Amino acid sequence: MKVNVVKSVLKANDLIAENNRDLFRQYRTVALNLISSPGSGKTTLLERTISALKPAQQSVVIVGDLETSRDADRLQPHAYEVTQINTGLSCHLYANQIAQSARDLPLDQADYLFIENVGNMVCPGEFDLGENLKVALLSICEGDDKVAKYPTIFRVADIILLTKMDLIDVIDFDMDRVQSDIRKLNQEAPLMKISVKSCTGFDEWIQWLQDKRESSVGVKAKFVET
Ligand SMILES: Nc1nc2c(ncn2[C@@H]2O[C@H](COP(=O)(O)OP(=O)(O)O)[C@@H](O)[C@H]2O)c(=O)[nH]1
Ligand SMILES: [Mg+2]
Repeated sequence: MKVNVVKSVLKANDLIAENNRDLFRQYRTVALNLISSPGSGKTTLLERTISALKPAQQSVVIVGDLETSRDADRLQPHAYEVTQINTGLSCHLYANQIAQSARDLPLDQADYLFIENVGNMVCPGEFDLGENLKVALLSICEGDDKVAKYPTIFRVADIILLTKMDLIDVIDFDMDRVQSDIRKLNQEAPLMKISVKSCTGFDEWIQWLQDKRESSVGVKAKFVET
């Protein structure tokens, strides 16, 4: 009985997610869902990323957290528009929350919609929000055993970012083990080593975003359209 309830919740979520995807397609906005544990560097990466994409490309953001508007406050100076969703006890965002928030966002002006999911390595990977691309982050401070222990997000990710690479010399982290664990789960997703402190891998990440935008919606930026 419980299993049926969970399945119907997922099915209802998937239907709304498909509508979201149609909406993003209609506006030619690329939607990315950032998933990771709390503290792995999602908001910091977005602060830098959105600034690097400007002025040629504009971004809007939806942030999910249990409580507070702290991440939205951090991102507001960088983004075109930011909406914070407080989920209370829920450990992930649902597609209907994205549908509701998207109504208030200027998607007609936005090249990218970044969705910072609630900090959690498991549940957000199960719930489609209608995004075009899932971005999984793992900071090297979390340990080299986490990919195998929490495989959900690594299986479904379109790109995997190993963050805080500037700390590699002070953290015990077996890179070969992590790379091998990732490839057992996901052979396709690019694996990028990133640090926003030292800027390692940052240009490669920006290039990937721009390439994905061109291949998904076929234009470089709304800004340059006539
Ligand atoms: N050393 C280092 N610290 C980072 C890096 N990225 C983020 N941080 C720090 O990690 C902490 C958590 O970052 P935050 O972006 O809030 O993580 P989030 O919870 O995933 O959004 C903050 O203190 C950041 O300054 C990085 O590349 N290198
Ligand atoms: Mg955050």
